[in-house]
Parts: sequence; structure tokens; C-alpha cells
Amino acid sequence: MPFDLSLYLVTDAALCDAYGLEKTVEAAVRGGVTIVQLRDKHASDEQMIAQAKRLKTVLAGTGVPLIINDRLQVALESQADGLHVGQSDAAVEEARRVLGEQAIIGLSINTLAQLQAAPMALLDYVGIGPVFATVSKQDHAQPIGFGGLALLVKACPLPSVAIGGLKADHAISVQRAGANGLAVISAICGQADPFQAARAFQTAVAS
Ligand code: TZP
Ligand code: MG
Repeated sequence: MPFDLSLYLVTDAALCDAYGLEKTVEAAVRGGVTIVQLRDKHASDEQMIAQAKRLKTVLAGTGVPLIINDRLQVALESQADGLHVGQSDAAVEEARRVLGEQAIIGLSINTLAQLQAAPMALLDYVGIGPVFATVSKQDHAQPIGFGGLALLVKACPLPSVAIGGLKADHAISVQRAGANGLAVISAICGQADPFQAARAFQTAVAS
């Protein structure tokens, strides 16, 4: 499946409470989200597989891929489009072997050493950050700012998406740093109107 990193929504079930996950994702995609990652640190694998299947129904026909955070088995059993792993998650090698050539596989990167150690040939994209400190990820690594982002993007042979504390106003700085897109949790999921929130990002990304 072809993918577009320009506006990457990462979900948080608690923040999507007001409308529920499916309605929030549906609105965000209507607003311009180009790729969706199901991320849930609390659900069981079974719960997450069921949620992924519901999101696949929401995304059917939109061309927006569904990526699963961390859990290889969930990605496999839900037949999601791909998997995103962090530095301490399932090995990229195993993910590629199990999910196959067609899967979209992404890896989180915070430092040049991590970038240099990444198995680029097995990956489709990297997530770079956090750009800013954020409450959406409790154990996040040291924020890198736009300067750090630019350095890592420059050293990265793959498409990249910036993450961490990003708002629509940051689109210009992310683009100047050379990243292909912005990944966002709270500035879309946690908003009273996720459609308008996504729309604001899309407008900023496109201008
Ligand atoms: N990885 C690095 S920062 C982050 C993740 C999953 C959370 C980003 O959330 P927000 O609300 O967009 O700052
Ligand atoms: Mg992880």
C-alpha cells in the first residue's frame, strides 16, 4: 500500500473519549489525516485486534493505511497495513519476516546513534522525535527541537515523520527541517472538533 506521511494521526483512546475512537478517526481523516496509527498501551492484544478491525472498516476506501503500534501479533491478526516500533519494541527483522514485503514498517528514532544502527533496508519510514516534551508519552526521550530534527532528517535515507508536541503552527518548521510529515496525538485526538483540528493541520501543511 502506498503511504503519505504528511499528516500522521496516532490515536489515544482516552483522549478520543468524547466521540469514541472510530468517530474521531473518521472525522480526522475527513479533515485530511493521511495515515493512522493505532496506539494503546493498556488494551489487551484481543481488544486491540478488535479495535484495529473496526478502524479498518472506518478507513476502507479512503486510501489511508492503518499502522499498529508495537504489537506484531496485533498487526498480523488484524491484517493491518503495517507496524510501528520503538527502540525497545519487537525487532524490525522479525516484524519484516512475519508481516512480509508489503507491510509498512516504521521505527522511532531519537538520536544519530539510533539512526545509524537502524536496519534501513527493512524499514519504510522513521519517526523522529520528540521534537518537544509532551504529556502524551510518559517515558519520552530527550526533546530534540527543530535543530535536532533537521540534523536527523539530513542523515536519514528514508521518509521521515516528526513527532512530539506538534501543533498546526509547527508545520512550516517541520517542513523546513526536511521531514515528510507531522505525527500528532493530542492536537487532534484531544480536541473538541477533531475534523477542524485535522483540517487546520492540513491547511498548514499544504500552504
Ligand atoms: N513518541 C514520541 S512523542 C509521542 C510519541 C508517541 C507523543 C506525541 O503526542 P503529542 O500529543 O502529539 O505530543
Ligand atoms: Mg513503543
